[in-house]
Amino acid sequence: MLIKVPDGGECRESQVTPEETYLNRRRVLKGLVASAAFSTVPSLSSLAEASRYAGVAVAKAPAWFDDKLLHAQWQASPDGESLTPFRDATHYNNFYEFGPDKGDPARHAAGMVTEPWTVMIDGEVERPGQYSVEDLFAPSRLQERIYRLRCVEAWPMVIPWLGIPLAGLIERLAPTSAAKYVRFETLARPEQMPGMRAGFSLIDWPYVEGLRMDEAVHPLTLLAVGMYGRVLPNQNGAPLRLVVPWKYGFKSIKSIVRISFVREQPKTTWQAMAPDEYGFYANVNPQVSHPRWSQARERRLPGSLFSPNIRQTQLFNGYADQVSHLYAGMDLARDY
Ligand SMILES: Nc1nc2c(c(=O)[nH]1)N[C@H]1C(S)=C(S)[C@@H](COP(=O)(O)O)O[C@H]1N2
Ligand SMILES: [Mo]
Repeated sequence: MLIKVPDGGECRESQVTPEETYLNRRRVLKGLVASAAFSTVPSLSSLAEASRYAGVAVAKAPAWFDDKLLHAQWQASPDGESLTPFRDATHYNNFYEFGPDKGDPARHAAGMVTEPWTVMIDGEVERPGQYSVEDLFAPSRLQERIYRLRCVEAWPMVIPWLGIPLAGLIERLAPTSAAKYVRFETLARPEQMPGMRAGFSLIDWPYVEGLRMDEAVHPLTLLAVGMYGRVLPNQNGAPLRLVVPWKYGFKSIKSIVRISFVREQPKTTWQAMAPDEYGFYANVNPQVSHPRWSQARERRLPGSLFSPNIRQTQLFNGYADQVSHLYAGMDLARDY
């Protein structure tokens, strides 16, 4: 299937990546058939990879992941999508289980044990059970998807994920007609998650997110196990996380241990904590301000590399063509 790569805007790859990397990537990309959306070989040369990973420790991937990587479908990006440098994507994170600061996840998440890992599937579904990640992914080929990620705090990133469409998994699990929403839950293991132990924490753990069924089976909705051609780092939500590119980043729940098919709209973490500030839908929308700041513009990180790098927020984070039909007839200002 063809996945549209949104226009990178006025931020060029050369602004966010060392020139050597940029030129090298361009050369590699030029060699690809321009019309092919996917390639069977990684679109990045080993040199580009190496410079991208400079100074970043990468976790060893489980064998099943390495195996799947050999058959992954790589997204060709003929125009040179302006990716966020790997170092920034792995050192400027929100993962409150490890603490409230952007650097906390990178500092503390290595202590989270991700193997073995099972996911509980329950609720209105014909194949409930406790599944290993490996089993959940076994029938599917990994796909690379280069998506924008837009945090509600008004910073965007562009990340090449590796995962499978959630739709395929849902089809195999066979929810019943009573299932109207999907509810996701993150691991809650305080002994490995210092943010959970902090006395001042206002969050009611575990972290919970949810999607309406039609959002969950939308072809853009991804279950990711990797990024930048590698296994997902713990701070980014290893071993599996959700990626919903047209919604604010907090919907993209990390380190999932439970997926439930439910009748009622689930109460999500941020909505429960501050219902006036965060809704269930959380669709990226420049017109709907957060009560404490405007969402009309976004500032690309890291700000220090190029200043200013502010641009207009796009409705549905640039994916309106593909998702706006899901919300036909809804008042986006009310159902935020
Ligand atoms: N379990 C859990 N998932 C989470 C969060 C969190 O605190 N806990 N933060 C969310 C927010 S606010 C954002 S912006 C993204 C950040 O993803 P990244 O760190 O991979 O860029 O993860 C989301 N998923
Ligand atoms: Mo966020």
